[in-house]
Amino acid sequence: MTAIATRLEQARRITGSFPGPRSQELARRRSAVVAAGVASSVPVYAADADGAIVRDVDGNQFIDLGSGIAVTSVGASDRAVVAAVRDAVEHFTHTCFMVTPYEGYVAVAEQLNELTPGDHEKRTVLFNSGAEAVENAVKVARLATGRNAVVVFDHAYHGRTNLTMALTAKSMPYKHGFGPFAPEVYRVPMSYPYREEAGIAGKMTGEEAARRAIGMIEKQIGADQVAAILIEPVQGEGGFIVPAEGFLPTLAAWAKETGVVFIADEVQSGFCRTGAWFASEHEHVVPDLVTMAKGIAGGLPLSAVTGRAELMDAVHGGGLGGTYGGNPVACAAALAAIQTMKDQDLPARAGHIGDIIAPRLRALAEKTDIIGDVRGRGAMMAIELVKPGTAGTTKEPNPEAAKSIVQAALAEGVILLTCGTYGNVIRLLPPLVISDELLADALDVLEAAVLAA
Ligand code: PLZ
Repeated sequence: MTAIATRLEQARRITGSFPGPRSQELARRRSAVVAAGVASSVPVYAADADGAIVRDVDGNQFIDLGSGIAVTSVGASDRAVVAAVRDAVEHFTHTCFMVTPYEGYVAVAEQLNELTPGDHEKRTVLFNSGAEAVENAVKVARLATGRNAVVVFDHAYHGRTNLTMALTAKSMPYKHGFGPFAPEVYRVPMSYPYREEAGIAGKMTGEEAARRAIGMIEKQIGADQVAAILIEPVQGEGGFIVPAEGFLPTLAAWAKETGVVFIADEVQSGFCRTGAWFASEHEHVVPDLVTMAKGIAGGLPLSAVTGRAELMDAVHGGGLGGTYGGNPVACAAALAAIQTMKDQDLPARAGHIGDIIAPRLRALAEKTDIIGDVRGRGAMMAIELVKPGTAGTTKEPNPEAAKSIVQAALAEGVILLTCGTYGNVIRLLPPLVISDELLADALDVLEAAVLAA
C-alpha cells in the first residue's frame, strides 16, 4: 500500500480535561433536544476526521478503531471520495432513480455484480441503509420462491426496522418493548466455536452445527416452506463470531438442494473488511443474494442487494424502490471508495492488519485470564472477555471488564467498540488505511487497558 495522503496528523492527542468544555456544552444542548433513545458510546463531539483519526471540538485526537461501526474503511475523508462527492453535488443532488435515472446508479450496479462472489448473471438494486437492504432481500426471496418462512440464527443482527428487529436476535436494546414483530421468522442455533457444546467427536464441527440447524428447520418449519436462510458470514453485533469451518458451505449446499434462497448479510463483513471483498469468499460460498452497506460508499448512506438475475428479476416492475435509494451523491462516493479499495488493494491490507492484530491479541491473552477467546478475520478482530478463572470452564461473560477497558482506552485517545450478545466482546474495526505505526500505538493502549482491568 502506498501511504495515503491525509490532512490531519495521524497521531492521538488528549489535551487538557476530557471530555473537554466544548463537548460538555454540546452534551448539555443535546440532552434538551435530542431523543434519549439514541445513545452515543463516546462522550466527545467530532469536529473533523481523516484517515484513522477523529478530532473532537476541543482539539483532542483519537485513533478510530471503530470506523463509525465498520463504515470508513477507506478513511474518514478519503480524497477520492471527497472529490467525487464535490463533483456530484455541483451537478445534481437528487432526481430519484425511479423518476429520472442517472449513470452513477448503473455504474455501481456494474461494480457490485462484478465484485460479489460468483460469476453467474446478476442484478442489483440500491437503497439507503443496511436494514433496508435486508428487508428487500427478504422481499425478493419470498416473491421468487412463493414461500414465507425466513430462517435466522442465534446472535444475529440485521437492523432496527420492524422486519429486521424480528430477524435480529438480541432483545435489549434493539427489540425490547417495540413489538409486535413480523411473523414467519424462525431462529436456529449458530455455530459459535468458543461457546459450543461438544459434538459427537469432541468439539462440534461446522458441519455438525449446520446439521443441527438443518434438522430443526426440517422438523419445525419444513424445507418447502422456507423462502430464505439469512446469515452474516462473520456475525457483527452478535460478537464477531466466526462459524466453524464447514458451517456456511453445508448450509449453502442444503439451501441449493431445497430451493431455499441463501442470503449473505455482508453489511458489516463486506467491502474488504475481512481480507477479501466479501467474507463469504473465505469458504468459497456463493450466496444467491448479498446485502451490502456500511463500507460501500466511504461514509455516505448507500446499501444494496445483489443477486441471481432470475431471483431479482422475478419481481414485477415497480415492486422495489424508494425515494432516495441509490442517491446520485452516494453512488459517486461508492464508485470512488471502490476505486480506492482497488488502487490500495484493501482486501490485502485488511489481511495484513489481521496479521498484526491477531498475534498481539493472542500474546495478550497469555498474560491475563480475562480473555476467553481471540477471533475474527482480517481487520474484523475481537476479544471475548470472561470473569477471571472461567475462560476454560464456565466462560462467564465479563461485560464490566469490556466497559472499563473501552473507557480506559478512550481516555488515552483510542476509540473502541463493544459488541456481543453478552456485551463482553471488544471489537477492532480500524479504517483499512491505518498505518502500521498508528495501529501498533493503538494496540499498546488496548494492551495496557486490558492488563489494568
Ligand atoms: N446487517 C450485519 O451489522 C448494522 C448497527 C448499530 P443499518 N450494524 C450496526 C446499531 O446499533 O444500530 C447492520 C449489520 C448487519 C444489517 C445492519 C443494519 O444496517 O445501516 O444500521 O440499517
